[in-house]
Amino acid sequence: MAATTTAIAPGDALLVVDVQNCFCPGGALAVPEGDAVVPVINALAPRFANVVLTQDWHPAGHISFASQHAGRQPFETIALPYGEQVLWPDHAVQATPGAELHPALAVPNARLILRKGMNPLVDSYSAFLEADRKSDTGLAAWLRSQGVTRVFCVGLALDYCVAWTALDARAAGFDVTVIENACRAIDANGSLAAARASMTAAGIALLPSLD
Ligand code: VGL
Ligand code: ZN
Repeated sequence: MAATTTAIAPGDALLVVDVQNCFCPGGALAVPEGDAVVPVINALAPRFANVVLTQDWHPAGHISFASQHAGRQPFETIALPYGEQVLWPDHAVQATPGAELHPALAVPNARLILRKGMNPLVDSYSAFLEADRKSDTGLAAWLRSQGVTRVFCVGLALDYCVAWTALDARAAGFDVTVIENACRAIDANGSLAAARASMTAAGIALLPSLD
């Protein structure tokens, strides 16, 4: 088999990160071309026996919202007890249209929809560990319980939630590949180059597409 061919196996999982209205054009934290990932993911997902969808799911007034910090603007950073936090426009507020999965996302074989970022005082880009780097969502244990050894990450945004999810999957011992044509990035303040460098340094494969 050519080194560039990736065959999907029963122990593989597809993690579909945060394909929500708020991260698509017209949304509160729109990722450029965010909705372009939808048809790519719809075509990929049936090939996987294990598919997990994640949903950023913040309470109103979440600590990551710039609106909660007087005099601060979106995309600035502040120091919080758990470390540096980028401030965002209000987004992914629980039970609002922006928090819904994109209406054209069609992944009926998804086994789990994992919501994250629900602690009002702690953000969670990663689907595995919250930003305090302690609170565990249980996803790694669930994947292991299903016999998963290799994780493919796709979705929004490549430089935030996809990257943090991929890095934590790798740290949890999974083989990790990011399928780049099924991702789009925010790319603010060099975040995409930094995310790519961290992922590569961690041994994560960045695959242009899964053919
Ligand atoms: C995300 C910033 C804030 C993401 C979520 O899904 O990448 N980014 N919340
Ligand atoms: Zn968020």
